[in-house]
Amino acid sequence: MKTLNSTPRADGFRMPAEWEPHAQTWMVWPERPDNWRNGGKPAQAAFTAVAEAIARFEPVTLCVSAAQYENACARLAHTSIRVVEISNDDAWVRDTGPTFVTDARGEVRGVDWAFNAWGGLLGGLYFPWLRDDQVAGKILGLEGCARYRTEGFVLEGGSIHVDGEGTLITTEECLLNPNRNPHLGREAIEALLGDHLAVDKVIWLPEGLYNDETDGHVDNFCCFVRPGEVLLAWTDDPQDPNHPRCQAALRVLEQARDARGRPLKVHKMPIPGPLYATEEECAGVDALSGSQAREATSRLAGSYVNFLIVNGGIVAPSFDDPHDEDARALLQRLFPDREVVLVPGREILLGGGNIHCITQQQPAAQRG
Ligand code: KQY
Repeated sequence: MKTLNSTPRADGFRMPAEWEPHAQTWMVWPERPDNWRNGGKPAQAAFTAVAEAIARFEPVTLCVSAAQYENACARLAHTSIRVVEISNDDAWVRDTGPTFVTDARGEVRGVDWAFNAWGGLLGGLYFPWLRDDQVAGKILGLEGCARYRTEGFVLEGGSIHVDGEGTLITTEECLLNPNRNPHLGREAIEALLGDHLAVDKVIWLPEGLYNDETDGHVDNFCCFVRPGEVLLAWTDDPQDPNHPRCQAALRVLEQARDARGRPLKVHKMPIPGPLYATEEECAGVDALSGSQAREATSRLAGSYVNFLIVNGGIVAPSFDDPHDEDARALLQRLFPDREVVLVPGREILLGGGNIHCITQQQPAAQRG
């Protein structure tokens, strides 16, 4: 793998929007018992269902530790999914994988952000995280893609969304959190995002979803559905702790202009639940010091916004919730040319994220 000393923008690369064509999607196999209950077996079944749903639309590569390699191969033997061995600390490839960037001459490269397990020793979710920090470089090596490494600048892919036309949305709760880049202010972070993703406008939502253990990743709260249009997780219930968060985000979005000077149209996606883990589900997770505790009294950060756009499809979580069909209908209305597929998301949610967090799209090479 070749590591470059320049930046993507200087070299003519940009981060495409998720709806632009993909070469494939990457995933990582879940196994750590202090995050996934019952030795990760229910999560492995849930990830398999997500991978199979995506594989209906585009190739999928699953990264698996040496310890789980044989098991994963056996469970995926009936599918077209490619399995490769990559050491890891957990299965959140949105955050540990590369952010792919493309140029107009048909080359694909990757940004390898520094990773500190969502906060390092200041509220991060586990220690150590070295294997996770190495995942992006290994994926780029496998694909023969050149790499930009942001040593000293921590970022997770789930904390940003772009429209592919120069606009990025994120949250202050995450990117300005002292547990990520305490040495950098808002302007310096905007400059780094501009240099690495070729964005010219950053829209800062104050917070993400309540109780999101990533410190408010935007991919669980708000995303672009096309240039000039966003989808925002929403509740009208003033008693819901998400209510002030949704209101604050809406105020920002209604005032915002994107990089091309357009106002944003805001679509509202109902929040499922409120959802909580059961005592039994929590009891299945190893309780280790330094790992995220699982308690049945904690509200789960469930969100239908945590979906992946794939070639010709949308793969979104369902929660066995009365809002599931509303979510499907809204996604189908927003993406009329794609087939919306709902896959059970509860097991992934119990681990702290959902379908967008466990996937990383690799864009197709683009020419012209
Ligand atoms: O949602 C994500 N992007 C990552 C969630 C990490 C949860 C770890 N328990």
